[in-house]
Amino acid sequence: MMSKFEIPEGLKELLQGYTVEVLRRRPTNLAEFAVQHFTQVLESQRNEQAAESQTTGPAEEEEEEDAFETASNPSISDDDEDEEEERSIVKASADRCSRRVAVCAEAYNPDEDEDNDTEPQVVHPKTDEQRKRLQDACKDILIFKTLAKEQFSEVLDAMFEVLVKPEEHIIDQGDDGDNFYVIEKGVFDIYVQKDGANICVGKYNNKGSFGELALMYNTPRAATIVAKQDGALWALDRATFHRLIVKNNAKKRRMYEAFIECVPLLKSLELSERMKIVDVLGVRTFNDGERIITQGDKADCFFIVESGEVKIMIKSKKAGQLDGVEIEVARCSRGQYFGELALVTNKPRAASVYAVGDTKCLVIDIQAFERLLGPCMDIMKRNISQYKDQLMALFGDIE
Ligand code: 1OR
Ligand code: 1OR
Repeated sequence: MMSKFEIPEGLKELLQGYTVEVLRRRPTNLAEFAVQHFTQVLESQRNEQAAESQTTGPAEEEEEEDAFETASNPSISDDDEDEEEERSIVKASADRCSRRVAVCAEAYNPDEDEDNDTEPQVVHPKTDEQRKRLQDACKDILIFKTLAKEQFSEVLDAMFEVLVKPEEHIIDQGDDGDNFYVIEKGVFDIYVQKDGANICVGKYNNKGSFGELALMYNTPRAATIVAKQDGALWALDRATFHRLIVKNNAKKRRMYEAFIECVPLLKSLELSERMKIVDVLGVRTFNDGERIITQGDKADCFFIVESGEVKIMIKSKKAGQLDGVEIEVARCSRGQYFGELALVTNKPRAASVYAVGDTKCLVIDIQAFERLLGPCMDIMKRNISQYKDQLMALFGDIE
């Protein structure tokens, strides 16, 4: 046995490995990165040297201290179509899930094959109250909308709570991507660098999600996200995002490629740009008569009809007040879009929209709309000028 002051065997290599990774990947949060790095080291040790009785002091200590637990989980793996057969679960105690404590057993290497079926499943235990809040925050998140039920449930299992303070930078433009974030509450400004200055290009107001791009495309963070007040986020680690969301995107692309090619509005985009729209869109279904958009509401998304039909209804105005009588002014069917007007003009919804028969729509959020549909803006603006003419003819009064 070594004396108290001897350097334990393997410590130097362990710390060197960590230092090299820090220099290589330049993480923003060293402690968080250490958790990720050493968890991965521990996992590989377990996999590769399971039979070996020799222990490496520091890694073993870390294991006990952090109470990580690895176990097989047959109940989750058996009916998942083309996914993993059996995985291990990395558990972390719920009370450690406060500020960006990611438990992530991935090989923290963006170049690695995403189809690696041995990726462990990350589970952050939650109280019933936490799970309820999480489910609420995630129910309208578009990139979760096309996940199968089991995959969605795995996503929820893996998410962990992150509390933030005013002026805290959740993401800095140019950094590597660690997590994807869903907003439970709080206002967050979006900054993008232009000519050396940080320009505020938008904000999230108590809903939505961000941080998907760097994880989907292995690119540096495309924007800086800053909390404007105390807020609560739910984070999904990069490895789980890859395993569930990025894999699902490959399916989504196959499913929607042909349809998206036929949407007249998107004709002017490159194929790769259209596929990026597919990556972030959500799918929503509506029953006959269901209201999709309410006139006067604040707008945060844009729709393309995939099947079925919608009718556009406008309430006439008397002395500036909506008088309650709705008039049908247009219909949209497969391949046509609606909900662009409020996003382009930055005004409330100009009309209400209802499903006619069962209807399925592709939905794109305002940030993706602004980011990806710029090249289609001329077509939309041309059509908007026609709305104005018609509105004038009908009511003789426009905003
Ligand atoms: P990310 O992983 O790149 C920053 O990290 C996140 O900010 C990004 O994923 C998006 O989720 C989010 N351009 C790029 N990213 C944006 C934008 C944006 N808005 C939000 N994010 N634009 C602003 C659109 C309102 C385009 C700016 C030119
Ligand atoms: P939005 O974001 O304002 C309602 O939400 C959507 O209805 C609107 O975007 C358009 O996409 C869609 N006038 C106003 N909105 C219309 C109209 C319209 N048609 C479709 N929308 N007019 C009909 C023109 C054929 C003018 C009405 C007199």
